[in-house]
Amino acid sequence: MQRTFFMIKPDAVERGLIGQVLTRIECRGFRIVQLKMMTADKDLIAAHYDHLVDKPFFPKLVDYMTRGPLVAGIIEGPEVVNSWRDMMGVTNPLEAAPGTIRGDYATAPVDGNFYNVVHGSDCPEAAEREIALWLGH
Ligand code: IDP
Ligand code: MG
Repeated sequence: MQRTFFMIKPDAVERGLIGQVLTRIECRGFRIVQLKMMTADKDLIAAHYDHLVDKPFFPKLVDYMTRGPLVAGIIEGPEVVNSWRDMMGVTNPLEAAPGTIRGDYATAPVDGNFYNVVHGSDCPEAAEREIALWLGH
């Protein structure tokens, strides 16, 4: 059994998509073991996306991720790290395949910024790091 960290990002919360994202997780048979609705601050986003702080889009990414409440949580299941990434679809909404969450719900990029609905850790080590950072355990 594996666990991963996921988020329903502020754009999705604003658009009323929490239920639809959680439904996809449950329909797939993954277990939601923790959920937290919160508004992140810049320091938390900089720690979470520490590999992106030097990118030109980073200030917009901070604005995006701090502009309102998001839902952070943990899901469990076999191979859930990679499966959740597959369910999310790729980062760029224009490239995300239909049937994926991003392919079905993410809006076209505005100002070069990707408003792409969900987050998922990209490997088991990142999942543990992000769970500790966001949820404290
Ligand atoms: P991921 O969310 O698919 O794992 P990352 O490369 O980890 O993608 O980037 C984190 C987030 O930063 C993305 O989900 C997206 O919101 C934003 N982002 C990544 N690359 C770009 C870009 O080239 N332009 C604008 N925003 C980006
Ligand atoms: Mg990532």
